[in-house]
Amino acid sequence: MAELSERTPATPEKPVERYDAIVIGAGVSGLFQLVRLLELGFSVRLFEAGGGVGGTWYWNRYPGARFDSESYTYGYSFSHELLQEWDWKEHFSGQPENERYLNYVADKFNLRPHIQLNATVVAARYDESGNYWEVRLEDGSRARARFLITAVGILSAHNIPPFEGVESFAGESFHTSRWPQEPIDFAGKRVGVIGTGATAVQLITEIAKEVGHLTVFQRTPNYCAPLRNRPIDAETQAKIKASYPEIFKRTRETFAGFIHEFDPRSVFDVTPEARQAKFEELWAQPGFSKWLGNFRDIMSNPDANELFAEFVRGKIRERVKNPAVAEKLAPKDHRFGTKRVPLESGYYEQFNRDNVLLVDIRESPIERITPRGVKTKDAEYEFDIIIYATGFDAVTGPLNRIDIRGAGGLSLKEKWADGPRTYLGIQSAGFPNLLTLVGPHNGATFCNMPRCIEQNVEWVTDCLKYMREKGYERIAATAEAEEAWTNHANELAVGTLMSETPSWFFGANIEGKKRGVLMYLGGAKAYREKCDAVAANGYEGFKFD
Ligand code: NA7
Repeated sequence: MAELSERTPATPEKPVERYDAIVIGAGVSGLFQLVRLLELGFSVRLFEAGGGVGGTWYWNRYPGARFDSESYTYGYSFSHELLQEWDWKEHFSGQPENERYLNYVADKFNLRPHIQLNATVVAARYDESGNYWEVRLEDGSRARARFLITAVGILSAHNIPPFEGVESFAGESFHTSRWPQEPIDFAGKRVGVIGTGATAVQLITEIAKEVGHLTVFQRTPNYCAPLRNRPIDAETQAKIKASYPEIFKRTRETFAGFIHEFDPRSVFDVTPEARQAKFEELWAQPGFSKWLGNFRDIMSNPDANELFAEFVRGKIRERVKNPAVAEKLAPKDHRFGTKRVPLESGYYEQFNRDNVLLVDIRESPIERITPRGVKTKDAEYEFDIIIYATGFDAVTGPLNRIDIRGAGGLSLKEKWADGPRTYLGIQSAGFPNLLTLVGPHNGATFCNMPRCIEQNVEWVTDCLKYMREKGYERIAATAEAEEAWTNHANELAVGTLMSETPSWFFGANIEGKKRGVLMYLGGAKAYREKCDAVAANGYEGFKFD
C-alpha cells in the first residue's frame, strides 16, 4: 500500500492527502478502529465533524444525558490496563464523565495526531481504476485512501421536524444533540420541549427544577422505567475491576450485549401472584432489567406484553397526582418495549410541579413555530427557549447525509431509497473497500453499543489483516450475499410486536422515509456467530481481488 502513503499534489495549492485508510467519526467505534489500524501499521486519517472526540458523548451534552447501560459494561474491554485505571463514578455514568473517558482513551492510545476535528466529510467517491476512495470535506479539501471505514453511529443525524416557521422563532432554540458548549441559564425562563423520547425524559427531569416554566409537547407517551442510578463506592469499584472477565463473558452471551437476559419462562408459566412479585422485583432493579430481563414472551405475545404494560401504567398512575395528566402519560397506543424504553430518575414526578405543563399534541397538533413560541391547534405558547428533543434520522441517516458514490458512480442513498441493503451491515454491494461499522442490519444496531462495536472493529481488523496476508487489495460483498442477508434481516422483523409500532427502529419517525427494519433483531450473539462463521469460511460472501 506504499503508493497510497505518498503525497501527490492535486493542485499546486492543495495536496490531496493519501492514506491506507480513512475513518469517519471519532466516537466509540471510530476511536477503537483507529487504535487497531495503527497497530496494523496503517497510515490513517480520522475525520470528525465535531470540535472534540466522543461522538454521541461529544454532541449530546444536554442536562441529564447519561448511559442507560451499566457503566462497567459500556467502557472498552480491549485493554486490561484501561479497565484497571479508569474508575467509573456512577453505575450509570453521565455525559461529562463519558466525554472525559473518551478523551482519556484518545490520549492514552496517542490517537490525536491522526484525528482531524471540525472536519465534516460531505462526499466520498470510489475510483475503480485506482481502487481508492476519495473523500471531500466541507472546506473543499480532499483525501484518498484504499479503505474507507465509516464510524458515524446510528444516532448522529439529528432531526428537526419540518414545522413551519422554525427559523422565525425570536428566542433561543436548539436540538438536544446540537447543545451549546456553554451552560444555559434556565433560571426564570419559559421553556418548551418538543418530544418525549429517551432524550427528553432525561432532559425534562433535569431542567424542570431550574426553569421558570416548562411546557412539554407530547405526541406519544412512552413506558419509562426507573434507572436507579447510584454512585459506585470504593468496595464496589474493586469488585467491578476484579470481575471484568465475568462481566464481559456475560455480555457476550446475552441477547443484546447487556448484563440483563430474558427469563426463559412465559408470564403464563407462573401464578398471578408470582408474576406480580417478579414484576415488582424487576421494577426495583437498575437499568434495562425490566425490558431485557423480563419474561421472554413479553416481547412476542401481545397478551403477555399487556400484563406488563398495565403494570407500568399502574406505576405511572401512582406517581402522577392529577389523574387526567397520568392518563395522558400512560401509553395505550403501542406495546411495552416495542420502542426504546426510556430510563428515568424522577420523570413522572416533574408533572406534579406547578411550573410544568403537559400538552398532548395528538389532541391539539403543533401548527407552526411562531416568533413568540409554538402555536398548536388550540393555543399559542410563548417561550424564551425551544428545545427540540425530536430524535434522529436513525441508522441510514448518517450515511445518507454523505454523498457516497461507489463503482460506476452508484449512489448509496439512491441504492437504499427502498430500504438499506447490506451484507452483515458491514458492506453494500457495489461499494468495494467501504466498511460500515454499525451499519444498517448490523448486529450492533440493537445492542449495548460498545460491546458490539468492539466485535465489529475486531472483525474488520481481522479481515484487513487477512487481505494483507493474501495480498488482496479489494473487498466487495457479492450481490447474492447481500440479498440473503437483507432478506434475513427483514424476515426477522416480520410478525414481531416491534414491527407494529412506528419508531426510529423502522424509520417511521422521518417524514418520507421508507418504512422497514433498520436494526438487526436476531440478537448480538447470533450476529457474532454468523460473522465468525463467515470469517472462518474464508470470508464467504465477499469477493477479493
Ligand atoms: P426519539 O426516541 O426518536 O424521540 C423523539 C421524540 O420527538 C418523540 O417523542 C417523538 O414523538 C417526538 N417527535 C418527533 N417528531 C415529531 C413531530 N413532528 N411532532 C411532534 N413530536 C415529534 O429520540 P430521542 O433523542 O429521545 O432518543 C433517541 C435514542 O437516543 C434513544 O432511543 C436512545 O437510544 C438514545 P413520537 O414518539 O414520534 O410520536
